Amino acid sequence: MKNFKKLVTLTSAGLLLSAFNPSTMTIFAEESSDSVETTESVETTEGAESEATTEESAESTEEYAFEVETDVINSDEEVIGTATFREDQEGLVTVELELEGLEEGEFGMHIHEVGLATAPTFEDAGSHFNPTDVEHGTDSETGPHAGDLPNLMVGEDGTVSETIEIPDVTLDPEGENTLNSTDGTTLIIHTEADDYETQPTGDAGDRQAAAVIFAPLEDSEFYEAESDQSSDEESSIDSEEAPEESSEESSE
Ligand SMILES: [Cu+2]
Repeated sequence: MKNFKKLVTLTSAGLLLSAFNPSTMTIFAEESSDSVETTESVETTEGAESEATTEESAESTEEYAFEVETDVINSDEEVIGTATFREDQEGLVTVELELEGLEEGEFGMHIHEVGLATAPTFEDAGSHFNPTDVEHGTDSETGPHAGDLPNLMVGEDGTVSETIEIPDVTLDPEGENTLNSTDGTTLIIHTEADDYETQPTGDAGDRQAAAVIFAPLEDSEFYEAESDQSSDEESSIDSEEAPEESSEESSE
């Protein structure tokens, strides 16, 4: 469990960064898309190594307008992998899932409407992300929700390695149906399959894993709920808790 605490701390720090520091999110939506197709290398100036922020995003900056990598956490608060959300220059949003340690099976998966995910229930992630106020599921009359995703298929080995398209959303904070909304958003993996029609959740059972995509912004009613873990960057946060987790070192 010590490992977990540390990981959670790291996660929330990362979320803070993505919420307040655009450098982790690789924004350059207006860059020319005609001349930059190769992922070979970025044309940085000589000696650009000193620019710390280029290291992580160098490969993706030309291909993607936005990129957000998040840890996926199970109900025991263990990190079981990553979910990397990307938006290309044409506006297509995808999520690449690299997961392990799951049970074999078919599980409902959605984006939920609050950027909070407290184990073991993850109930604070709220309902499905549904900015257009339609019915749930591809088999409903008006659906699906923008946050509805195909069921996650997990094989015997408990791993998942796949990329899924998310057609009706954007990662652009200014865009329509943006996942980078005031209240944030969270990816949820359920314990049962989504039947794609039962309202409002597809009868997908409980929540077994989650990944906060975007944390709530400062003017969200949910903002405070996550501020207890994040006092490293924002000095104005009311609760100034000592960072006790920071002394926990992983031995694995
Ligand atoms: Cu869900």
